[in-house]
Amino acid sequence: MTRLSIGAEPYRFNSDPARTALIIIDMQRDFVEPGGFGASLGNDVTPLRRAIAPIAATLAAARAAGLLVIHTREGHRPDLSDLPIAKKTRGHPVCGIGDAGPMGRILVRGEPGHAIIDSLAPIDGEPVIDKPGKGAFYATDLDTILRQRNIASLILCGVTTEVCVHTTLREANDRGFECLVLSDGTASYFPQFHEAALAMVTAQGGIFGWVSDSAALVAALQGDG
Ligand code: C5J
Repeated sequence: MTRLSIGAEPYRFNSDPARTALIIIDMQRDFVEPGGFGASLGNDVTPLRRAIAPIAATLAAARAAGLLVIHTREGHRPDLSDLPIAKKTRGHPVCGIGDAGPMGRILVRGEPGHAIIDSLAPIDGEPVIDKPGKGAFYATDLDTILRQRNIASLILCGVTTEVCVHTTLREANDRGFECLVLSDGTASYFPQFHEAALAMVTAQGGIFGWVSDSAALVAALQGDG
């Protein structure tokens, strides 16, 4: 495949597959399973789980097409030395970051809850970016990895749409990457925020980029786009 062309809003998204990366954001047990960070903030995790199947289909097609696949995980060092006090105390959670929960210490690297869910687990050769913040570029080597591979276009999926996906999208946009967000490969604890976040991407002629869905992307990756 020499060119990836995907039906999208506000208009077709075209990219060179050799210069395109799929970035899967924070599909960790801490966000999509009961007893993790998301649930500790009072959220029902059910809406987030709807993104799992579309991401799995996207991941399989991206691997088959030879796209660079990158995974991110939000979390902190076990000694919490990279956890700002503002983030630790925000919302006054009963059981917050670093505290013991049903899946180990919440949002701490190496704990069971910090792991990417089995169905989307990274394979050899796929970089995993550990990020202390919401954006995947902040305090990480993501930008270096993308520049080394001459990547120009990013396909973003994962959770949550309006928090870590949007923050990463905005960081990427300012760095000059062309970004496509998958509407069914992203999800929020708040459906209205999901819809609003997607609408913000394509408004004003695509101020942050493009929105499409997993079926259109998979078809394009398989040469049926
Ligand atoms: C949040 C994320 N929502 N991955 N993190 O705290 O979106």
